Amino acid sequence: MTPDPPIVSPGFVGRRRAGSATLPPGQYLTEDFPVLSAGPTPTIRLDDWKFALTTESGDVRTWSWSEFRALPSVSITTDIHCVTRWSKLGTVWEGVSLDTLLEGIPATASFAMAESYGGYTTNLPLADLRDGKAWIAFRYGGEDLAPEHGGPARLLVPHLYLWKSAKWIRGITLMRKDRPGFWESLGYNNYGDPWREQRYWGD
Ligand SMILES: Nc1nc2c(c(=O)[nH]1)N[C@H]1C(S)=C(S)[C@@H](COP(=O)(O)O)O[C@H]1N2
Ligand SMILES: [Mo]
Repeated sequence: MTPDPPIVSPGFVGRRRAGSATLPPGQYLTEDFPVLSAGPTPTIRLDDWKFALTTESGDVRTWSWSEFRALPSVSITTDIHCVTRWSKLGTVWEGVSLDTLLEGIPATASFAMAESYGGYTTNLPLADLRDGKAWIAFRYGGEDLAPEHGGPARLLVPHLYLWKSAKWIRGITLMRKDRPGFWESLGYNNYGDPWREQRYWGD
């Protein structure tokens, strides 16, 4: 007699499963997509859009929209966590990996400042932008990224609280020394790991 085959449920991979086990501490699940902006939504024409990568030595590399969109892009399915306690599971984006943008750029800096149209800034270690952990996203849920969610393009760094995912991104500046961005200088945690509940300074 042959033993029964093992029962394998195809959707069960790693820790991606339904239920509160996927939520960082202190977060609740939301199905809608709240809009959180510290100011008005800027209007950026694609003809005027550009993305600038500035190295710690001041060298600048820029991409127009068409140059940016000619880069290889990937589909990203990820959970997102806002410091105001909502989390959204399995969001689907399309974007260009920061690894692609940083390729061939001599960078020995340890930190980065993301800068947005409208003036928003947020800082993070350069390592957190590398190795498939961060993207410049231009599509969400199969549609062009809506202006209120950061369109034409936003930074997406889903392993950190969502304030690090700068909407309407226009550039990233590499820095030898760390410096706080907008929320970080107003008391938000400098790093912002949702799994360690690093919401505010001192967490
Ligand atoms: N340029 C810019 N990016 C920003 C913000 C902002 O005010 N301006 N808010 C941040 C915060 S606090 C959060 S929670 C998310 C919200 O993204 P959403 O509006 O797409 O939900 O964007 C982040 N990126
Ligand atoms: Mo936020």
